[in-house]
Amino acid sequence: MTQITTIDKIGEFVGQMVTLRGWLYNKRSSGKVRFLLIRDGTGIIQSVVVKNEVTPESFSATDILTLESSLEVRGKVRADARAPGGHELQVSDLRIIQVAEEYPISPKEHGPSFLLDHRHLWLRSSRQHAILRIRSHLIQEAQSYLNREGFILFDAPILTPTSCEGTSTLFETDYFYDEKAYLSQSGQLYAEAGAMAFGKVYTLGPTFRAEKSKTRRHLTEFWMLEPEVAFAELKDILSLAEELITHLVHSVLTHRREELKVLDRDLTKLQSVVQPFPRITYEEALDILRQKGISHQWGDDFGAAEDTVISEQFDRPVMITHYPLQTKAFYMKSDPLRPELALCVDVLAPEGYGELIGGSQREDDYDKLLERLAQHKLPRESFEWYLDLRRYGSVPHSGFGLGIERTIGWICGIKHLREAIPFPRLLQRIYP
Ligand code: NSS
Repeated sequence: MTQITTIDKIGEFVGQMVTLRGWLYNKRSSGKVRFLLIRDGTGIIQSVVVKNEVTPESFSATDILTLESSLEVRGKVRADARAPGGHELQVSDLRIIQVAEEYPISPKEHGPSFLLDHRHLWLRSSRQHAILRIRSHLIQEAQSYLNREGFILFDAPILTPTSCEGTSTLFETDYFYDEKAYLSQSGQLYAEAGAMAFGKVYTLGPTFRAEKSKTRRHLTEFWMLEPEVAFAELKDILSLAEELITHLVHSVLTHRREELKVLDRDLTKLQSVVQPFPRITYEEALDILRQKGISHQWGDDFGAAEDTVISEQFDRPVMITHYPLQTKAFYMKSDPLRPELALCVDVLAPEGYGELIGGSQREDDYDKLLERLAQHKLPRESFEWYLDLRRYGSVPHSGFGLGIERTIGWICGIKHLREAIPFPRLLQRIYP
């Protein structure tokens, strides 16, 4: 019996016999030698099959193997500096598990729609593999960071009776007796209840927006990390946002550098992400736009074009605060010094990768919140529980939502968010 191992651990077995299980990534032959590139999900290794060192069955199996066929190989691990990954397997046994049909994805260029139709297979290619490994790392790192900072994970429901971010992008379901229910746009309102119970919480999960826009930066289903903190003002969550983002970027730079290389990411752009981040107000952002010859009406929210122009002025994420209250969600607290402004923040990624974070201090005053609900024409009955949070021990509190795919898109340097999630849901895509 030889040890079954994986390619990422192969370095521990130099000079020993091991068994690997995986899929054929590529092959080439030269006389009586076959070079098989095998991938097993943890890496890729070149495996060398020499005719007179294996049984005739094992050798002829190499001719039957098609791309992505599944197989098991046994062999001796050799260190080889020239080999990709630094090791090679000298095969002594090869067993086919399944011979794959002709694989639809080849190194030639495929259009995005073909690749998306084959997303379940496209995931195996090295670029997608790199992005999704970074995704996994980033989500874990974000959680461990918040856990270390004293937050607890607080899961919010996905089926909700109300909207959080305005009613225009709600997904309606028809199941609950006598009542409409919607897929959650954000876990925030529930996180606020969590913050009043535990002090510091975060939610992490999928959220849904029935956006009619077809842009590179919008998914219909995307993941959001939402910290919420009791006894925190806007300035406190600005610091949290800055620290979290810096931590994530540097953790990916340290632990997922190989993946960033596969993606050809310009590392200097990520290395310059250090604290402090520039902080400007909405009105200062208007000045920047004006200097660039773009006129923008006070009171209107920024769109992707404005965000890009502003973010291009900085080499790290920029935090824009104090937007006009009229453009923002009902729960945001207005600035006591200038009530027409919201105590809120949008964090824009550099290089035009869009908004990473939206957050705010929350309206903690019962009467003001009632007023805001009315202004937004939201049904008070559905928000009674939320109003309770202002009836029973209300305190200043703040939080934000970090878009997981936006953050991945920026760190990986990918143009379209559809590559930042295993199975993207878009305006015109629900398959596979
Ligand atoms: O709408 S947000 O700006 N804010 C909220 O949902 C708050 N309720 C969060 C909070 O304070 N707890 O969305 C937050 C982030 C935004 O900055 C983007 O990074 C991301 O969520 N986001 C999206 N990513 C991908 N696709 C779409 N459609 C999308 N919408 C927002």
